[in-house]
Amino acid sequence: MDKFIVLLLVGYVTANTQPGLRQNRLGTEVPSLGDTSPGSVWPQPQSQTSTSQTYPVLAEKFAFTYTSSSFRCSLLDEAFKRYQMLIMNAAARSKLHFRPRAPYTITTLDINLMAKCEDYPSLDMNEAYSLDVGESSTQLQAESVWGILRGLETFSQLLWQTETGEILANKTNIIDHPRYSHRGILLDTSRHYLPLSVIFDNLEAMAYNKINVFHWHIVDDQSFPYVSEIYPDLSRKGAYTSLSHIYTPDDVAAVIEFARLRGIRVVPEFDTPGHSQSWGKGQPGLLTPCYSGDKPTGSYGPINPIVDSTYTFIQTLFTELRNVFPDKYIHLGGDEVSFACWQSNPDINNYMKNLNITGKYNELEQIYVQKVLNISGQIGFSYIVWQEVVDNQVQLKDDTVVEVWINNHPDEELAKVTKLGYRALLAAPWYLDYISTGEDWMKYYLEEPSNFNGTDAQKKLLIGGEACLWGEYVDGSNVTPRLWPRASAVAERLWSSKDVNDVTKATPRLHQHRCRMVKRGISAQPLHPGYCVHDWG
Ligand code: CP6
Repeated sequence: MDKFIVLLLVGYVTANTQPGLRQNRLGTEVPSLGDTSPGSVWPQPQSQTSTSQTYPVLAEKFAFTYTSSSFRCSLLDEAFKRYQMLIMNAAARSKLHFRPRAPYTITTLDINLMAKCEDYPSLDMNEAYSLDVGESSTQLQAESVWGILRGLETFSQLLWQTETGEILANKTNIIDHPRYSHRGILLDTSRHYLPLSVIFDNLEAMAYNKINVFHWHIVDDQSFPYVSEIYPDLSRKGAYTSLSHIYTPDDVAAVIEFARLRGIRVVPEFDTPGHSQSWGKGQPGLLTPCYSGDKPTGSYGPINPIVDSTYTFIQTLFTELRNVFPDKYIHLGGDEVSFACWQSNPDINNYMKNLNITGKYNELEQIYVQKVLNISGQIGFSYIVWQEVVDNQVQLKDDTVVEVWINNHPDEELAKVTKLGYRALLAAPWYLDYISTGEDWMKYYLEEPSNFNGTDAQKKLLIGGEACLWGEYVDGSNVTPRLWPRASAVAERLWSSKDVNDVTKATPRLHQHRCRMVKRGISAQPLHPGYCVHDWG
């Protein structure tokens, strides 16, 4: 009888401290259970060495602690609470009734933040960190609070559970930093309103994927949900419903704070002069009246570029935005301007004749965009614009970021934009509103942003990319599963090293990452037939 129990115990300990091993791309050993690769990190760190040695984590005793020399701050204290919850939730599912002996039990993660906390994430933030799960301690070190945040996420992903629910981490050393500094996701709250809770869920998922920019395409033709205190009629008349389908100043502040705590920048887009039909409802006189012959038709085109009132309005609205959105950058749009209405309008044509630009509507657009950019710069914004602005030869501030979205030779556009000395963002291959059956994440995964003709200096001007989920066919009901884990493919492309590009190796890791997101409450869709090991069937 005694012998029998001892044998069982030995078998148990062996099974859990020596999980099946497979080689990862670095040639190091990482544990593997079936096709789930527990404890693997997404996006893959720049450098990771793991061994088969595992250490148990005691959830009920576990705590995040600062080293004696570490800087401390409330932003990190908040993060500790979130990650403590994740560990406790995992422990709550445990079916473990006794605990095997272990050489070292993880009861603390020692945090060493080497510089004072920063309040807001920025384009220049330092996200590098190093993490060591060692023989006698577990340590996370970074030069900035943003690096600590990324390292906490990595630590949480290293933890895995045995079939009985024991939480383990393998002996691991990680030195990590992002390949690109701007890793964004565009959500569109104009074509459909997205409830705050859905935005929060997605910010949470962004943090799980080390995405660091929420590009908030907040208004467009269809609706104007942003509540302006200076121009309340914009949302009162331009939102889908004036009561609930709006973002009040408190809502916007809550989104910015939720994102800030996770090291995510909120870059709002106020797209003009096109894509602005909804603006006209609450701001009469802003849009260009369209004509049929010498009579107005009653319909409107882009923002009217030839009246002074337009620029007073933009200046006043953008001054408010400067106080609402803390990020240095605003996205000014500038895409897809239709000239038909301007062509029909006699006042516009007279104005152009006086300027000697008859028929050159792109030059009229240039005049408008130039003025809006100048106003934005004076107010203290740096700006991102869609590629058409450069294609129309507008003069831009040196720190302007140009977002390449047209999927007709984006590599040539990147070459052109960076040759002009502007910084660039790539969005063209990552329009996640396009759907097809099957594993389309692989296509996104294999896109190599740096594949364009240019010098090393030009390559450095590419600062990252964005996955865009335009909102025509998504609302709160389907935005989260449509985005995840498809956007995770983009997240790894933008964070991990260029040579992490093998879909066969990525597949089990992504499957596990998707299961992890589901376990954490994100309704990420499945990649392929199969199941998650620990729950959700
Ligand atoms: N809305 C805005 C859109 C698009 C753009 N701007 C868009 C255009 C073409 C495709 C997908 C999206 N829906 N404001 C272009 C940046 Cl294929």
